[in-house]
Amino acid sequence: MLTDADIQSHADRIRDDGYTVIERAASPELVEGLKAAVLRIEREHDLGLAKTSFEGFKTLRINNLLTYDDLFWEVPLHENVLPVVERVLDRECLLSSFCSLVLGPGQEAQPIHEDTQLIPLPRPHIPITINAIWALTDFRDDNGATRILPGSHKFPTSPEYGKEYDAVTATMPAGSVMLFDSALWHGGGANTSDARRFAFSCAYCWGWMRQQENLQLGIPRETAVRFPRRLQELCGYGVYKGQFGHIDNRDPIELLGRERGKRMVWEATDVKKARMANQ
Ligand SMILES: O=C(O)CCC(=O)C(=O)O
Repeated sequence: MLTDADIQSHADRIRDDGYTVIERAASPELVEGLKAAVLRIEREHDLGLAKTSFEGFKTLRINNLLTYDDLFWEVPLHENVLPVVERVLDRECLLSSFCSLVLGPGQEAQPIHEDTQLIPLPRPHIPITINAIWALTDFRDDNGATRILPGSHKFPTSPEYGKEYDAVTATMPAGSVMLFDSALWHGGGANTSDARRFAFSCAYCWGWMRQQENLQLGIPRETAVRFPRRLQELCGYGVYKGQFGHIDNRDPIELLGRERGKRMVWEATDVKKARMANQ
């Protein structure tokens, strides 16, 4: 488990270099279980390869992963990952998207891109999304390990789509997680090996932002009700700073049967005022 100093040092690296690697963050048992679940779902749901050059014609992606297997719930909540994200964003951050990224042999390198380039904010900007790439197999030069340009989150522009850049390969053993500021220039590598590269992308954003996947509609209510409370909050059943996301002045977590939702900021202000007046 990460110490407070570890958490801070990973958060500092994300701020300074744009990325950090948490080596062997997940246990081998969890990694094997996750991989087996991905294989089972691919089989049972007869899922096909992606259909765009960006997503990869030899890549199999499963979106909305939390709906498929309860074991996946452990990923966004992982104790060696989430505290680092919370240190860079805050504790009211959200899960933005969560998908599998399985690159088959022959998959070409993905164009270098960054994940915030459609958001009309001048670069460089504060980290607004943090992506966690989970390596479920060893990430090697020859099997499609993610390529990154360290420090590029501070560049004043986004990369030119389709242009070749001098990137480094984020090689890491299975079970490791690379966390990066999504403004970092990056892309999946080419898989020239004869085996599949298994990975997850689990991205988090601020609580005041729109999530990339619509998790409140995409995850059936009967599934969300069974989530641990923290996962419900991460999926958007919460109110950022007691202001953004309420339903008729109520915290949406109460829709899932939870008690003691957050008070709205305007109510909380009156309660505070009354308390001070009574002192
Ligand atoms: O597959 C990878 O290593 C990275 C994928 C990625 O960056 C993306 O699809 O946006």
